Amino acid sequence: MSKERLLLATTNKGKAKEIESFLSEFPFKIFTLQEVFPKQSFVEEGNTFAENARGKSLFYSHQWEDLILAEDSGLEIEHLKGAPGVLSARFSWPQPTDEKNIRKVLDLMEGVPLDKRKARFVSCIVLSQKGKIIKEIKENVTGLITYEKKGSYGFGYDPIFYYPPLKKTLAELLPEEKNSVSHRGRALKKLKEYLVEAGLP
Ligand code: ITT
Repeated sequence: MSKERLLLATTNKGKAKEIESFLSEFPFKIFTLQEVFPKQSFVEEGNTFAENARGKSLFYSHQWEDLILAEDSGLEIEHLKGAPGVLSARFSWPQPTDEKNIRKVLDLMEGVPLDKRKARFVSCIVLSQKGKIIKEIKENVTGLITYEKKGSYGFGYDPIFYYPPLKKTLAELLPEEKNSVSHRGRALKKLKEYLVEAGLP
């Protein structure tokens, strides 16, 4: 029996790794954008994670018959009125890197007391096929912005996101530990439940 093909519509390697490891128990043959559409890119112009995730998922539909999974995510900091939000990946524009994004957040949060450092990561996952959205899931995880970087696992803002229940930053958690508590892990858990319920693949 041939495996169902699933296109993972992300260019973010950290994200892709987390999603692939979560879906490893399903008989999908997973394709990446780099393999299939190396020259195309979707421009994120939405004001919400859901708009961007839908856009990314549907963008490749006219050229890909099978399932497409996209995710839009980001960090929302209460003291910064929800910033960087949908701009998380590009916060240190014009040449953003994880390192520069973190620096910018720490600079903006300098001197802010602990009780005003609340933040959350949000993940919106959209599964689509042939131009139609099949499932949309939004989840989050709450924590605190640290005063300095800690840990070397994960990606993005993980080293400055402290998760109180485990008394560690997400970058101090092993990949499977992060997956068990993170915004993306929570959304993927719901996606798994949906796949089983729907009999997919
Ligand atoms: P794609 O759009 O190609 O999927 P991207 O990195 O541009 O890749 P997003 O637009 O969804 O993805 O931006 C997500 C950004 O939010 C990401 O680059 C990180 O800076 C941050 N982020 C999201 N999830 C994170 C996580 O689990 N840990 C740390 N930072 C995260």
